[in-house]
Amino acid sequence: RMSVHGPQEPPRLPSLPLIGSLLSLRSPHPPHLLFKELQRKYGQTYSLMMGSHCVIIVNHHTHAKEVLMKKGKIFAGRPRTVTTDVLTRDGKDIAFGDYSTTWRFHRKIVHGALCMFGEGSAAIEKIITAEAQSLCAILSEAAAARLALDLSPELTRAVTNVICALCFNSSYRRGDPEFEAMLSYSQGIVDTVAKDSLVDIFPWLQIFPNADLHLLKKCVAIRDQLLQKQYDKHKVDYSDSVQRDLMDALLRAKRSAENNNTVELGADSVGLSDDHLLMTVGDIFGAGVETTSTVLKWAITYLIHHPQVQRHIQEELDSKVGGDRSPQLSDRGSLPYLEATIREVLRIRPVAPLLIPHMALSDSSIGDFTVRKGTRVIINLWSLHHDEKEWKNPELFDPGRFLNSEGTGLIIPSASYLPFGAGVRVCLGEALAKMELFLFLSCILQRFTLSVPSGQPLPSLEGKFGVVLQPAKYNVNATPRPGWERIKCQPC
Ligand code: HEM
Ligand code: PLO
Repeated sequence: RMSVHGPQEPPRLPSLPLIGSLLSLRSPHPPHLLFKELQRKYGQTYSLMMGSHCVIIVNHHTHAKEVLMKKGKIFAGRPRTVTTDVLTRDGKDIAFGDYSTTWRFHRKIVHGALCMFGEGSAAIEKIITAEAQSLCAILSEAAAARLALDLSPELTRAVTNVICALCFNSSYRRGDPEFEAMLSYSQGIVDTVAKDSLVDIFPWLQIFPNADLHLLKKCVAIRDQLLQKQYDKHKVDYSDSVQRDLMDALLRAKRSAENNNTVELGADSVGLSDDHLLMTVGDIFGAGVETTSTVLKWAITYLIHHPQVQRHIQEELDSKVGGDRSPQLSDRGSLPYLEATIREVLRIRPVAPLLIPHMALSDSSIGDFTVRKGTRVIINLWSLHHDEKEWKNPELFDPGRFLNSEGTGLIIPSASYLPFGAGVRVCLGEALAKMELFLFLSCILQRFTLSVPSGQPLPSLEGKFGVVLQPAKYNVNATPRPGWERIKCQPC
C-alpha cells in the first residue's frame, strides 16, 4: 500500500485520557489484548499519546521486522521510566539502558561470557541436568507422600541455580533463607516494575500508587544487597588467571580498563563503574530466573490441558532416549515433537508480549508513516503470535504447527513468530533458555505424567500481565511413569 500523499502520520487514537485510564485501571483486558483489538478500528500500526509521549503500536510482522531488523539501529533506543530507573540505577544495565557505547560494550562482554560459560560449555549441560534431576527427586518425594505440589518455587529454584552457577559460581539448597528472600523480592519487582508502563503512561505521581513504588524500592534494596555481597566476594577472590563466571568476566574487563590508566579510557568512562557491573549482572540474573521459569510453568500448564501432547512427547522420549539414562542436548535433533511443543508454548504465551519498549534515536519511518526522534515504539508480539491470517485458530495449542507434514522435521510456518525479538536488541539468553527448556522438560516427562489432582479444575490459561506474562499458581500431581518409581530418581 504505497501512499500517494507523501509522508504521513500513523492513525492516532483520539480519546487519550480514556486509554490511559483503561490501562491504569486494569481494563478488563491487559494492554497486549487491548492493543490487538484496537487494530480493527485504527489499522495495524497506530499511535497514541501517553502523557506527553508519542507511542506507536506495531501489530504486524512486516512493520515489526522493519523496526527490529531493517532499521534496528535507529530503533534500538529505550525510553527511561521511573520504575526502570529505580531498578537499574538510571539505566546502567543492558535491557532497560539506552543505546550507547557503554551499552554496546556491556552487551559484548555478557555475550562473550554466556558463550564461554553457557552455550559453548559442557559444564553448563551438566549443571542443568543435575538441577533437573534434583527437581525430579522432589517430585518423586511428593508423589510418594501423595502430595500435590505447587511447582513454581521448585522450578524457580532449579532455574535460579543454573543462572547462579553462570553468574556467581554458586547455588541454593532447598529451604535456603536467602533463596526464599530472592523469590519474594523478585516477585515484588515483577509485580511493580514497568507495570502498565512498558506502555509508559501518564504523569507518574497521579496514577502510580505510592504503595507500589514503595514496594519496588524495598525489593530493589534487598536485591542490591544480594548482588553487592556477591560482588564483594568476587573482588576478594579475583585472579586474572581464572574466570569462574560472568562476574569474573566483568571484573576482568574492569581491571583491564583500569590498567589502561589513561584519563579517556578509565573504567568509569567506558561504563565499567561498580554500578554498571552490578546492574548488568542483575539483568542477567533477573532475566535468567524470571523468563525461563515462566516458560516452564506455561509449558506444564498446557501439557496438563493436553494430555495427548504429553503422551506424544513421552512416546518420543521412550523410543529415542529410553529409560536407562537422562536425556542430553545431543538428543535434541531426535526429539522434534518436544521441540515443536516448546516453540508452540513460546508462541501462544510469549513471555514478553510487548517486548521491552523501543525508542527512535533519530527521525525515521515505519512503512509509509513518518516517525519522529524520541517516539516510543511498542511491538505487540501478542498480535504477531495470534494473527489469524498467519496462524489457523491461534488460541488453539497445537505443536503440530511447527512440524512438517510427515511430523519428522521442524519448521517455522509463519514469518509472524519472534519469541526472542530480533536484531540489535534480540534476547541475549536465547540459546541458554532453549537448552534449559529442553533439558528440564525432557527430564520431567521421561519420569512423570503431570496432572491436576482429581476434582480440581484445569489451571487457568489467562496470564497475569506484568513485565513478564505469568500463569496463575496451582497444584500439580506428578505421577511416576512405570520404571521411574522413587529409587531411580535420586539426584546423582
Ligand atoms: C531481551 C525473550 C530468556 C536475557 C528479551 C526480549 C525478549 C526476550 C522478547 C526483548 C527484545 C526487545 O526488546 O526487542 C526471552 C524469552 C526467554 C528469555 C522468551 C526464555 C524463553 C532470557 C535469559 C536471559 C535473557 C535466560 C539471560 C541469560 C535478556 C536480556 C535482554 C533480553 C539481557 C535485553 C537485551 C537488550 O535490551 O539489548 N528477551 N528471553 N533472556 N533478554 Fe531474554
Ligand atoms: C525480573 C525481576 C528481577 O528481580 C529483575 C529483572 C531484571 C531483568 C528483567 C527481568 C526482571 C524481567 C524480564 C526481562 C529482564 C530483562 C529482559 C527480560 C524484562 C524485571 C525480557 C523478557 O525482556
